[in-house]
Amino acid sequence: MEMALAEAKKGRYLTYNNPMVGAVIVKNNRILGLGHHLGFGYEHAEINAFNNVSKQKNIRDATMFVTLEPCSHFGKTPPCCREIVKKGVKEIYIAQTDPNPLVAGRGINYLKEHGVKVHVGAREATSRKLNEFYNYFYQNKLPFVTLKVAQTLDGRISLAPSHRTYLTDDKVFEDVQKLRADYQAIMVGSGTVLADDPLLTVRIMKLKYSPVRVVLDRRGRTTSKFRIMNDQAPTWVFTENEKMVVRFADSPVKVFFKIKWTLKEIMQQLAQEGIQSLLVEGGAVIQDAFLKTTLMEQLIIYQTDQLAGGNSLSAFQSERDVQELITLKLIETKRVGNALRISLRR
Ligand code: AOF
Ligand code: ZN
Repeated sequence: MEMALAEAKKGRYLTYNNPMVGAVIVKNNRILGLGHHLGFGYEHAEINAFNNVSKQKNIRDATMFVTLEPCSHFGKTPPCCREIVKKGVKEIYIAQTDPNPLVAGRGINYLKEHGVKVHVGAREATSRKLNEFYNYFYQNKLPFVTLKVAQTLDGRISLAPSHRTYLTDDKVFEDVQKLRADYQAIMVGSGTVLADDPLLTVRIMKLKYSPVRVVLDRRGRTTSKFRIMNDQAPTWVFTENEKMVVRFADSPVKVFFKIKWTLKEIMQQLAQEGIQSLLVEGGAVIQDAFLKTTLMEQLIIYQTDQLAGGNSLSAFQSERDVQELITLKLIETKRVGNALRISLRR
């Protein structure tokens, strides 16, 4: 199963909102074939593993190790569980069941009904962690939300409102680029668009699926003159200003208009659009709003070696007064460039 998990990881950045899956076929203590899910719309891990077995080798009565329950549905590819039975696999070890309601136990049932000996749970925690966003999404019917903040030692993100202050160095830039590549969507507030005119794309590698840039612009302050409204990667705007619908009517920008949006409703809408993971990059008001909800799962802070002092802008700033402390769980600290990266969980 360790090998199957290592195989699965080869699909990173390629599977989009499909899980990363790996499979190993074993017979008489020999490995006959290895495979992984090649990417969204392509062969599943099991099929890829079968395809990798040399023609001289007989698969009948082999044992299979798969990191995810084999699928039972006709999707972009036919069901893997049928192929496993057809090939005569005798026994199968599965790390975790598939939370996707299209499958959810049906694959395992099919295998059992057709005489395959099934074991579930080997390296389950590792598999769940590998597809953390996928698992979270189907369990909660909401995207997995990470807040990302770059701040000074004294917790400031900018020397003045509406002013871009460069805090972090190239190493942090690279680290954030990699972080973005793991998410399906990136969120900012209109204030960040107005102040920074950011691109919010991944430039250090070529991604087949660029994360969707999601802009929260209740008042409708953004226009098509900003860079994210004009390039290849998709941009979605959530607004309470109906004029935005007309403003972006002839543009690829997708506008979600409602008289009043709550954060929860926005998350539900994103889930409905198939977004399993969201990286919230600011600004301060949005970060603060998330911090106070159960919608946030993870916080990643890049704490730099600088001090701002004075009354510069805090990373979490709301219009209301904060009455209670929010305690998070410290998961990891790591030195990255001129910052200490602190990862915390709700
Ligand atoms: C497997 N093996 O390697 C993967 C599985 O749209 P499709 O046809 O590619 O199906 C996608 C769904 O199939 C996905 O949401 C998940 O339930 C399952 N993924 N299943 O047996 C694999 N990637
Ligand atoms: Zn499959």
